[in-house]
This record gives sequence, structure tokens and C-alpha cells, in this order.
Amino acid sequence: MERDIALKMVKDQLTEHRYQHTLGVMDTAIILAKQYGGDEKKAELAAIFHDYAKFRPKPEMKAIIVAEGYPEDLLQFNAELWHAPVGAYLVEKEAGITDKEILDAIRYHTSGRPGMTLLEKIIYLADYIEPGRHFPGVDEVREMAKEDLDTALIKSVQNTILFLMKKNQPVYPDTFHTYNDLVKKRQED
Ligand code: DGI
Ligand code: FE
Ligand code: FE
Repeated sequence: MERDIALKMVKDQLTEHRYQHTLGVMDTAIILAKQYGGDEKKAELAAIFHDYAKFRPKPEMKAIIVAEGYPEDLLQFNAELWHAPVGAYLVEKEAGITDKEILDAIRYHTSGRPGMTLLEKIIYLADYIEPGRHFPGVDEVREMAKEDLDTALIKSVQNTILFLMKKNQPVYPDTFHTYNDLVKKRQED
């Protein structure tokens, strides 16, 4: 799918602020793909569509999670997690994207998962460090991303867990599993 057509499709789904975020993720994902040998076209499309379902009504997202057999434990955690798997489903259905790598990069862009692919890592990190993000620690991760993808990824997952814990919020198990997987692989090196 051409970039312009994809962007038009997501613009209708998002607020202006979220659309600008999407453009930032797109640019950042392409830079990371170039730098780390990822597929630039897939990175572009996954980035454009990653937050496609962000503003769908909660009952609709819930119904899709149940009907599609997605992990129902998601429903016991922050609803912010839902737009990722629901996005993968809707992007296939409504935008006709069938590439499994792209759909999985959308599916796992919020929680991550153990054994993330290069494309999944690129989208997760691009979402975290795109130029429109302004939160404590983001500049440090931007610097790390210039040197090593996994180092930057570990830091971003770690920051997310710490951020949630500081607010006494529950942390979805896959977020911990992602962190553990990356850190254990690092120790094996
Ligand atoms: O959709 P975005 O705002 O661009 O970013 P995202 O898809 O990474 O969503 C992050 C939100 O999800 C953030 O407000 C924190 C919330 N959240 C709740 N529980 C978890 C979680 N994020 C992660 N990574 N892990 C959780 O367990
Ligand atoms: Fe998101
Ligand atoms: Fe996002």
C-alpha cells in the first residue's frame, strides 16, 4: 500500500495530535530500519497503522478480543493495552493488510513479547522515542537507540514498568516477560 493512501486511512481514525504522533513514529521507524537492517517499507506501514484502533469504543474492542480469542487476561488490565491487538485485527479487516510481520508489529507494540522480531522492536522503540514524545528519560533512550537497538529497547521497557509501578498501576505480565527475555538474552551474550 502507498504511504499516502495509508496515511489518509489512519487520519480519519485519529485526532490531530495522535496523527502527528503517527507521523513521528513513521519517520523514526524508517530511520531505525535503515540503521538496523530492517525492512523500511514494512516499518513505514506498521508505524502508520500502529495506533489505528486507539479511539475505538471500549465495548467494540472488548468484543473483538473475546470473539477473536485474544488473551482475555487483557481485559483485566489497563484498557490502553487493547488497541494494539485490536488494531492488528482491524488493519487486516479494514485496510486489507495481510502481512503477518506488519500485523504482529502492531499487535505487540504496547506490551512487547518474548522473542520480538526486528520489526516489532523497531515499532516499539519508534513509538517510544518519536520526536513528539516528551517525558523524563526519553532523551537517554534516543541516544541509546543510535548505538544499540536492544539496549534502547530494554531501557524503554524498564522505564514503562517503573512509570506504571510509581503510579501504583498494574503491569501486564507480557510487559515483564518482554523485559526478562531481553535482559536474559543480553546476559547470554
Ligand atoms: O498508544 P501510545 O500512547 O502511542 O503508546 P502505547 O501503545 O505504548 O500505550 C502506552 C500506554 O499503555 C501508556 O499509557 C501506559 C499504558 N499501559 C498500561 N499497562 C501497560 C501499559 N503499557 C505497557 N507497555 N505495559 C503495560 O503493562
Ligand atoms: Fe499505541
Ligand atoms: Fe503510538
